[in-house]
Amino acid sequence: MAAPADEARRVFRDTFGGDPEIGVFSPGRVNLIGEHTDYNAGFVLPMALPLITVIVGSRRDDGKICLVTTAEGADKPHKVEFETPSKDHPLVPGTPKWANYSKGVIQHYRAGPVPGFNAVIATSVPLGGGLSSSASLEVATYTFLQQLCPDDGDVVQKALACQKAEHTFPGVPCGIMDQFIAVMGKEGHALLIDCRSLEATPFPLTDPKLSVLITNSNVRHELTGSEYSTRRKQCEEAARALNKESLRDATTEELEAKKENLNAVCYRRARHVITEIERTAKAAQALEKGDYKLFGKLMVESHNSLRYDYEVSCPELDELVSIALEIPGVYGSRMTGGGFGGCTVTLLETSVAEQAKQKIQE
Ligand code: GAF
Repeated sequence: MAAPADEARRVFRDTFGGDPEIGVFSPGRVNLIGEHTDYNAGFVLPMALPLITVIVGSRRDDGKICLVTTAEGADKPHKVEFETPSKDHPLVPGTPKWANYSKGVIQHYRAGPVPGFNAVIATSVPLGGGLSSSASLEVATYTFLQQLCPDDGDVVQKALACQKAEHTFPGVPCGIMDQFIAVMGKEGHALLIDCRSLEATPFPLTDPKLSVLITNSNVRHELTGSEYSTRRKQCEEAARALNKESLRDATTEELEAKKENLNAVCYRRARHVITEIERTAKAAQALEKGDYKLFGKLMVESHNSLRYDYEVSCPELDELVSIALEIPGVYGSRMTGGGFGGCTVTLLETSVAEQAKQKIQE
């Protein structure tokens, strides 16, 4: 596959003639630990990836927007044209589905009205792979619009506008992790994000002896299905039963004490979230101290909690984790992202990375 920037430029020339005036990109992410905690006001620890979504394009003067995607797996047609939104004619979600991520951002852009433009989207973030291809596209779209008609540059508001786009257009009630890391990601660092205060603390990940390996199960996840929103509702129900604003405010002791107030499923969902928030805070400290063994142990606990209590893993992800854990030099491994397919993330000694790749590929 051509690098996305080259591919986007080539397709732009072929489709619209001439070179694009604007080019932007936004990263995908891998979450090291802290899964399904963001919409419970908890902690997450993602890092931005060198896998990116690129948008190139140019302004046009007839009030129309034309989007083209080269992303493999995007539903057809790969080209859509529509009018720029106005108060009387707002954009609404529709088909093709892939365009909804950009349309939502155009609709919720903070410094509209947006002028017309032609744009080509290309990406190296696998679609539906749990590496946040959606937020990467949303944030790239927002960054593109900033070049056309600048906003005030507030990065938190940018992430929030992209989250709103995802809630209202593709209709996924996601937390803030993915949009936040796509906006704030810093090279050579993971970011501990407190999803309540939206405070982000960078943690260096520059030890050459340490590697992060991402493995795609190639089971495609679809968060627009009902499972994600069901999990979210179960957490809200559990928080209500515990008399808390969110599960961030609850402890395992409180959960055990009030166990009878919850049905068995909500109890297990809450147990995952409460323990995962604790694990994520501990993992960030372990990373700071260079205690990779502890970090790895917490990753494995996280995976098991997601598998048995939160029930968002799948046999392929479980298998990939158990293969990784057999390899000497691997500290820990877990599913990453929303689940129901997608990728695993493995923390390991750089010296065994090649061997681990081979073993997993076999
Ligand atoms: C998806 C969502 F978009 C995130 O907000 C987060 O909840 C994640 O699943 C699970 O940790 O990526």
